[in-house]
Amino acid sequence: MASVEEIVDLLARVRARGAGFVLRLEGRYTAVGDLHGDVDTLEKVLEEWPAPYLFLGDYVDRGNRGLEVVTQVFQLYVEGKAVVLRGNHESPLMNIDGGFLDELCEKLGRRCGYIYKEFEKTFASLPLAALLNGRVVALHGGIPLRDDMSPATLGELEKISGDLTTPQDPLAFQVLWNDPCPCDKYAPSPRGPGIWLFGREATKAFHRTHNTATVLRGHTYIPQGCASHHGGAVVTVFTSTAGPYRKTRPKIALVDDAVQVYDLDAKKPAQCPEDVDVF
Ligand SMILES: [Mn+2]
Repeated sequence: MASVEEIVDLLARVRARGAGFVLRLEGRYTAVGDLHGDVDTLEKVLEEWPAPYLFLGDYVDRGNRGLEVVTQVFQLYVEGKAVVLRGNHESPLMNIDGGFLDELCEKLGRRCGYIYKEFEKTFASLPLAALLNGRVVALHGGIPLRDDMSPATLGELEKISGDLTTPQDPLAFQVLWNDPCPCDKYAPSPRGPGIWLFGREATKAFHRTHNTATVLRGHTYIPQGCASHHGGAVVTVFTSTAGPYRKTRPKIALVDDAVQVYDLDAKKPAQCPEDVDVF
């Protein structure tokens, strides 16, 4: 276990990367869905699948080894071996009741409040989305919708500013929280206010604007570990087997200008259920 000083130093180095909210990447990545404190699965991925890695958010809460997971992915990030996107659990909105703050206090003692503030600042600095090889957009939750319910662009996400602790910005918030629905238009999300389910038309318009083919995301718990939505234009991967997710069949994805999902244990291409209605 790293010392308090080492953790605080690592967090400062993550913030110093200051890569912006939308990354433009080239090459082939191993993409990893929600981990939620599942350090054993993370280690399996790092041993058996090639770098560089693309982490799709939700490192902490629910599983009880979030500190180990988040420090390990941050270490890979500062070494240039991984890209670390923000999930909705990289926020005080979730960590106060979700388990991560309690875990810090249990493991680090009375300085946990101070250390959590360092995490909070660091989470607010993480990138929200990555464009890979001009064809695949990776993000945690989903395509954000503007006030007129048309999809926002990566250019708009790039320009987000202000206090991103929660994050307060509605587009940033939706990137972390939205899910696809098996519907044409959109619907309010049962997850709560300000969150939307986006349908086929939003996905189509988003891809037309950017000349992209696939949105790769995590966020939705799928027991089979993956799902295909909107004719394959949106793909979900889920990787955690910790805590409430112990029955998951974990998946990862290899990404170049397309996305191929693999079963983590069988190491074979996976068949993902189509247009699942998770709510
Ligand atoms: Mn999530």
